Amino acid sequence: RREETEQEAAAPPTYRPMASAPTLGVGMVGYAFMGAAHSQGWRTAGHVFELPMRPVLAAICGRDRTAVEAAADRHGWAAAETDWRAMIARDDVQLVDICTPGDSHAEIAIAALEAGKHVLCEKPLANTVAEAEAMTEAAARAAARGQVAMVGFNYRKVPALTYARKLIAEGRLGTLRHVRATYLQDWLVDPASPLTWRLEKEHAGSGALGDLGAHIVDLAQYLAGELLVGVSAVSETFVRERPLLAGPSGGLGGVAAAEEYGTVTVDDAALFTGRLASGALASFEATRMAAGRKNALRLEINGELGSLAFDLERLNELSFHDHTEPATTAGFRRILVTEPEHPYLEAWWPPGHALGYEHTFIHQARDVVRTIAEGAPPVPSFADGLQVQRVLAAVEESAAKNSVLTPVQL
Ligand code: SOE
Repeated sequence: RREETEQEAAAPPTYRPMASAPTLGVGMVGYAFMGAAHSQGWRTAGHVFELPMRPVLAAICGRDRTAVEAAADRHGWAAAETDWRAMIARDDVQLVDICTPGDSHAEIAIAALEAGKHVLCEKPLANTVAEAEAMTEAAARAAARGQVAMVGFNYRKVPALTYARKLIAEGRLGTLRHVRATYLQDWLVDPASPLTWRLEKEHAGSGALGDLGAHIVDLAQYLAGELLVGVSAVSETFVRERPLLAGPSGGLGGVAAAEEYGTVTVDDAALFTGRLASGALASFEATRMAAGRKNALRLEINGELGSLAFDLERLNELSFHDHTEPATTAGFRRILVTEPEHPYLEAWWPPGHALGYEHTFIHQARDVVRTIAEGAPPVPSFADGLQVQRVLAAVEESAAKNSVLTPVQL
C-alpha cells in the first residue's frame, strides 16, 4: 500500500459537505422486502460515497395507510402516500423507485417517465415481453428529454462480480467455453407454505424463473459480455396447490396460512441450457425447492486461459484459476475482493472488513445518482431488462414443450 506523503498529510481535506450538493427527491412504491432493501440504499449511499446529488427520501407509497406510514417511519421516509399517481405528481419527487410485484411495473414506470421523472424499477422488468417493450419505448422517449430509466439487477453491484466482469473483459479467461449459473433457495420446500403473490402468474409473471432466473441470466450475459442466442428448458411446479394466505404477505415465507387451498400458477423450478453468441455453452438452474440452500447464487466461468468462480454466500471472495501458470502450481486461488482498488471498495472499510447483501442496494443507489447527474447512459437499462425478459420468454416457450423431451430408451 502506498504511504501517505508528508505533503498529502498536511493538505486540507477536499471533502465537500453533503448538504451543499443538489438534492434528488426519491419516491418509492412498495415497502416490503425490496422496499426495505432499497430504503437502505437511498439512506446510506450519500453517507458513504461522495455523490454529485444527495438522495432525499421524499415519499414512500403503498395501498394500506397504516402499513405504509409504519414503513415510512421505520425506513426514514419524510411522507407516506397511498396512491402512486399522487406520489408521481409530487414536486419533491424527481425519481420513482418501483419495488412492487411485476404486474404493476409497466403502468407505474410509463406514467412516471411520461411525468418527467427518472425511474429505477425492480427486476424482472415486467411480467411480459410486451410490457417490457412498452417500458423500453417510454424510456427511450424519456432519454431524449434527459431522463434516466434503470433496472434493479443489484447483483451486478457485488464488488466481486463487478471485478469478475473486468477480468473477463481484459481477456484473463481468453475465449469463453462455459458459463454455469445456479440460483437455489428453499423457502417453498414446505408444501404448507402459503400462496403468496410470488406464486401467482398474474402478479409475478413467472416463478423461480423470473424471480431468480432473471438474476442469473443477467449476470451470465453481463460477465461474459455477450448475449444468449438460444435456450432449451424444462420446468416444474412440484406443489400445485397451497394454502391461501391468512394475513399480509411480507417477505418470502413465514406467513400465516388459511384452511382453504388455491392453485399455484408459476414454476417452482426452471432448468435450462443455452448458447452464447460466441458459441460458449451456458447452463442455468433456478429453484425455490433446494432444501438447505437459502440464497445460493453460484457462477463459474471457464475460458481457454482460466476460470472464475463465485458464491453469493461468500460474496467478498472470487476464485480464480490462471491456466497459463505451470500445472504444478496452478489451481484455484481465493481473491479477497475487499481492497480499496476493487470496484466500490474505495469508500468502505479497511481491507478484509467484509460487505454483505445490503451493500448491493447502496451501490445501486450510488450508480443511479451518478448516472442522472452525469447524464451517462443508464446501465443496466430498460433495454437490458427487456432483453432478459426475452430470454425468460424463450425459456418458458421451450419448457412448455416438455412433452416433446427426447425420450430416453428404456
Ligand atoms: C426472492 O426469491 C428474492 O427476494 C428475489 O426476489 C430477489 O431478487 C433476490 O435478491 C433474493 O430473493
